[in-house]
Amino acid sequence: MTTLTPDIRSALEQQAIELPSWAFGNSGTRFKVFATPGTPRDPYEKIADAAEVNRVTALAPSVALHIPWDKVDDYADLRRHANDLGVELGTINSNTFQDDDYKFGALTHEDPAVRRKAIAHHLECIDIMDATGSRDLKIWLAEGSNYPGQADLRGRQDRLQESLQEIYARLGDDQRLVLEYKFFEPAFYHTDVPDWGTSYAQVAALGDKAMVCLDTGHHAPGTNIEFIVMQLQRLGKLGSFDFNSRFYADDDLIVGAADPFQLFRIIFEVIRGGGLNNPDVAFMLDQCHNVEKKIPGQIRSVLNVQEMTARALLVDGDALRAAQISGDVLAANAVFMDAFYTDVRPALAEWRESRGLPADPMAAYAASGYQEKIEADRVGGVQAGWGA
Ligand code: PSV
Ligand code: MN
Ligand code: MN
Repeated sequence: MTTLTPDIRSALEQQAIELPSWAFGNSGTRFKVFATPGTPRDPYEKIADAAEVNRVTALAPSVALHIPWDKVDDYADLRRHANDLGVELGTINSNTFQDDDYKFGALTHEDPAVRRKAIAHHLECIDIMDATGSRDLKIWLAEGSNYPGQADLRGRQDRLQESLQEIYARLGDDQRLVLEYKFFEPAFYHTDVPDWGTSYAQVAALGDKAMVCLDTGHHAPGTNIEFIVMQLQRLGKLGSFDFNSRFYADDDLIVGAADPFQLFRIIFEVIRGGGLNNPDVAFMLDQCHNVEKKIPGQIRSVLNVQEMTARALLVDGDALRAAQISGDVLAANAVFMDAFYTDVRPALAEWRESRGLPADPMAAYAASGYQEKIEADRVGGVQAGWGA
């Protein structure tokens, strides 16, 4: 059995993956939302479910909220609830994609009144961050156009910068803004923040507290995502990840399910760039569980990230470097692949047990009775927000 060195163990021990509250709500495609028994009825129950993931894995100490999906009267109370369950409230996600006023844009809109409304929403999100103790405001914009000529591409970029500057000015000393990019959808001809370069240009003009968020599902097929990870770290602007996996578009499937090797390559570059245990890089999931059970779906996800992290930490850096320098292409590739093909699951199970955690978190959750209890207790769970 592969053994995990003390260095690897300590790197793994610090790993923290933030869970999205919306992963616990009902979600679906534009064709159908399947109701799942036991779905949370409010943000309190979503946090309770997220805490279960952390209880069996010790990998998920915080939960991201989405406003207004997770709107409550008293955020300090919600924070206490989370803390009582052993988790923190994390990133606050804004939402400017479900309001008729935003049909032609929000932060980029031609009409100053609409821009003001969208900016005000983000300022409200920062007020919430003050109460929840959250560090990061995550902005994903659904803005763009469908037809050539429909929109003034340049003007929208300028207005986006102006709007972001107002939001940025309201951030506290320890707060940050992360700007997510996505190459298409819901707009199909152009998107105002389609790629890492645009996000980088926008946040670089704001200042040190603005960073890029990389969602692994938001690239064209075939994109070398690990190259982007490397570049953003080089530039000191990789603020956060939204992990998920995709076959075709923004599928939001379980991270590491579609292409574990891609996840391995991404994490290898994170480690190479010093991002693994660097608090400036936040690791989040952005997923939906449309047909599988949600809590086990999240447990599987954080375990996939842990497994690929352990494998990436196994890469023999000295041997790799020597092969690279000597131009031994196949030896370098073999060092890389040796680590990727190593089955770390038995070693991780043993290590978990040595820390008082279940060797098999999926089995521990299944045996805990929690799923049966929520299915019996909760009726009328809420949608995550899509189509709501
Ligand atoms: C829409 O593409 C999206 O999936 C973005 O990735 C956001 O992070 C997420 O929704 C939540 O707003
Ligand atoms: Mn995302
Ligand atoms: Mn997405």
